[in-house]
Amino acid sequence: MKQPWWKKATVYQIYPKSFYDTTGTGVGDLNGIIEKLDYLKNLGVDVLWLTPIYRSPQRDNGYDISDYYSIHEEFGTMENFDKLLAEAHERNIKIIMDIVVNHTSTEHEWFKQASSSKSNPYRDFYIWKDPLPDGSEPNNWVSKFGGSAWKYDEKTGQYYLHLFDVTQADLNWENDKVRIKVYEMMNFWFVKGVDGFRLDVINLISKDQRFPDDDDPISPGDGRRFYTDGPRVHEFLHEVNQEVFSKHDAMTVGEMSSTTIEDCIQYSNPDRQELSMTFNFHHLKVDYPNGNKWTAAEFDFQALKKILSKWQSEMHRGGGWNALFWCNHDQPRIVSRYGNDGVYRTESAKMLATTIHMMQGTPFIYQGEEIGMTNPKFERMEDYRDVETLNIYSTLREQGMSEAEIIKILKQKSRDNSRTPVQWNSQPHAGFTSGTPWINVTSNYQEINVENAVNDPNSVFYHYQKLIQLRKQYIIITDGDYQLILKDHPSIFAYFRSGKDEKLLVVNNFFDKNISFTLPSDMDMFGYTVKKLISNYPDSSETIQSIQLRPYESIVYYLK
Ligand code: TEU
Repeated sequence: MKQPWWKKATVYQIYPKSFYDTTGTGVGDLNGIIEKLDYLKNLGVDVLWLTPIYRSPQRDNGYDISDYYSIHEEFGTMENFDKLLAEAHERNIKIIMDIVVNHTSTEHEWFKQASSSKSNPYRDFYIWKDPLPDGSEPNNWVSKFGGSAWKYDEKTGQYYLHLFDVTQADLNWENDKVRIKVYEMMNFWFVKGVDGFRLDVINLISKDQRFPDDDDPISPGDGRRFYTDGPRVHEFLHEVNQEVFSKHDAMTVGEMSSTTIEDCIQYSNPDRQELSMTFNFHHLKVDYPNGNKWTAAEFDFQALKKILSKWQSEMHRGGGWNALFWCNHDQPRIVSRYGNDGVYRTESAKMLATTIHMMQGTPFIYQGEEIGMTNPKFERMEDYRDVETLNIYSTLREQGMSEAEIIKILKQKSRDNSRTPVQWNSQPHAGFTSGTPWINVTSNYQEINVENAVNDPNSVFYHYQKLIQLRKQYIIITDGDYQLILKDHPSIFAYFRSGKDEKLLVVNNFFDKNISFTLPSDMDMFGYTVKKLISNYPDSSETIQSIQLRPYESIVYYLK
């Protein structure tokens, strides 16, 4: 059976605010993306994912939408968007939009109507609850941005639910009028010609209608357990699929916050007719000791190998499909997080890329990842912009943590780490803007920038370019079974991909020490011819029996 086009595609995520500014406002814009399409074509990506570009107060950088049918004025106009779409399609590059339908901005007309009175026809577009007898919040749910998930509205004497910022009110998906409005809007963008959607926190749209306290006596919850993968989430997603997605040759990827493999198999198995694929974040929480993001901690390598391997094996077995990624606009830069942003920056960035690009799934590259951009390591609170970061700063200060301790944590975990402008060249502000950037550029831009990368055949850029090509060339990358080897090794992450009469062997040294690799004795590759497909050192071993791996050395072999 013909495979859907997105199984061999590579996606490039653009955070327009920080991509490229053509007007000197210090904010990236749609015309800036048009100007860089040839660069993206050269990289070889097939799809662009644009984070939200709709009208928004920008409290959460566009994830607080006030009008789904217009373009946020700082990014440009609908005409600019139409031209971007045409120019991308001209280059055989598709575009998927980021759609946020778990919540809207409180400046959306629906919320303005809903909050005007309890009898307004839009009241039940959102989730309103009476205070408890003592006036307190309806339950103990907390916002992912800190504090209660309920905001009291004096005018109508009820609380409304906001799982994120107080200006991001949750939509009531139990109300079929909400769902109909969402489907109309999605179809509007498909009629314009978009190729699919990334669906923001889509596994939060179904809430347990009892709105129970998260008070499990065994492990008292953090108030979040009760709103992920809710009771009707699969029913709702199947309905979206039938009303919208199934009518187009669409690629849809769901962002699944705190989800399970079982749910992600259901979300992405084509027999279920829900979504094409899912993002999960378990591999990006192995530096959250006891699940606490706000600590400065080293990552747990053994846990990382185990989680990635479990998701590879079980999703494959269950007929699900992974979206493969290290970076996005919410996560720190991976080369600073799990790699080495010092002397081994290039080697470790390439190793990390190879580790996930040889796996089963659709890989996503976040803007700047392809040139090994690093965290900015901002030392001053005035350099931070992100609402989640500013909220957690206030919370940690109230808890008595010193500013220096908090800065140490934010340098590692703030979402602003990935939101600094793309470093295009060594000109002021890295060539991102002729004005003052909305957020500072990382200070290493004169060394790390696109211009240097495309002029260096050994750059991270050309490693990504080759990985993208290999995915199209070798069907085993798409279809091969996954098998982790040396699972307890303290430094090596190595795995096989196996087809009927061919294999891939992927060997990665995740640390900065020399280490030897020997194939387990029960894995004799006798009779196979061995071909080195890609490595991050120019003279990596051509044979696989016993290999001396240098710091962060990564090699992929094709065996037939
Ligand atoms: O993110 C969902 C989410 O939970 C993120 O906030 C992220 O997982 C968290 O910051 C990690 O601690 C989506 C968008 O990607 C994010 O940018 C939005 O802020 C959020 O939803 C609300 O729309």
